[in-house]
Amino acid sequence: MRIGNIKRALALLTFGVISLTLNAQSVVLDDFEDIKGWELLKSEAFEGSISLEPGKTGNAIRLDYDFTKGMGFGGIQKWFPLNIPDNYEFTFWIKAESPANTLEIKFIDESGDNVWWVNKRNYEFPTEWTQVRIRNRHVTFAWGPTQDRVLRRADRIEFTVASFVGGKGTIWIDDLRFEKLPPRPETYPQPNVRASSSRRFHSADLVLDGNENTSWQSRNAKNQHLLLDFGTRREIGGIHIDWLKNHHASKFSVSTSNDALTWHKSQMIIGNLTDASFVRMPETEARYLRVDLLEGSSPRSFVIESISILDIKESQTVSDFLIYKARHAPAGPSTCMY
Ligand SMILES: [Ca+2]
Ligand SMILES: [Ca+2]
Repeated sequence: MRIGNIKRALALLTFGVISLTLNAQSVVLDDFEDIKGWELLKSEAFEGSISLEPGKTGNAIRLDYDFTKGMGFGGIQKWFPLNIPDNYEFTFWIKAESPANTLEIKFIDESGDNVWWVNKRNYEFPTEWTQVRIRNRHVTFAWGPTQDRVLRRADRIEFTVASFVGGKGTIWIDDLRFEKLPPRPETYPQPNVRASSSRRFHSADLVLDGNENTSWQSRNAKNQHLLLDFGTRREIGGIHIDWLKNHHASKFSVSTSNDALTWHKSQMIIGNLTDASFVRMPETEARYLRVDLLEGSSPRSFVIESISILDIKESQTVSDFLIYKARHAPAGPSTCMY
């Protein structure tokens, strides 16, 4: 055994962490059946405590905090030595009875000096159990002397509440998991597209041919749909629809699904008056996307010249989305949903 391996093995023994097989789908880092290893960290003005309570599944950790005597921060930290691959996801479940203070999820290296984080300022804590997903794009370098700003190794994970509006509250956290994901593809294959009806020479695939002179036309202008199949689950930032002038849907919705049976409605657009529509769908991942065209501006047909799928990064924030729109909007009015 080389020195590095011995050190690593000792670290694992010392902190009671089981070596993780990264080939596994999703690895449970902590199911919180006990709160062994979690340490309460706090600033001077912070008063708080941790305890064990019934959780999402089995038990969960409960953090009580009180900022009424001053500003500050407090949180919980535990050792989880982890090599971080290029593409990954952390998930955990959270619920709270808490004012909208700041929630920080920190990834800290062995030295304790280099910190990466997800900083949810002024966070509207969910009151019911809600799963939070952290992808590599959400994690940014916070501070520390390292020159390499990419998170490649974490030794500790920390959940911190920092005072934003003050007050006091209680937060429960359960089922912390880590998953190595396959590398994110640079480009996705062309989706397969089907329509509820099509006129001759105006088939559904013409919305994806990159040519604004070709279009899909429906047989009537009431309750039609287009169904895009990406062939695999993929991340989507939203969609951009170019309609033929005066043939747009005045009312339409965008839904997603992973099995084409259970649909999740992302957006409903009512009163659309324009022939360019930008629909933001932040943090969406799905295999299927359906556009339901409910009411038309022309009595004859809905006509779509092109549909573009936004990359997840093009709608990560509202300002990312507005930059995309500014770059792609035609002259004249357009509709923007976010
Ligand atoms: Ca649990
Ligand atoms: Ca076209």
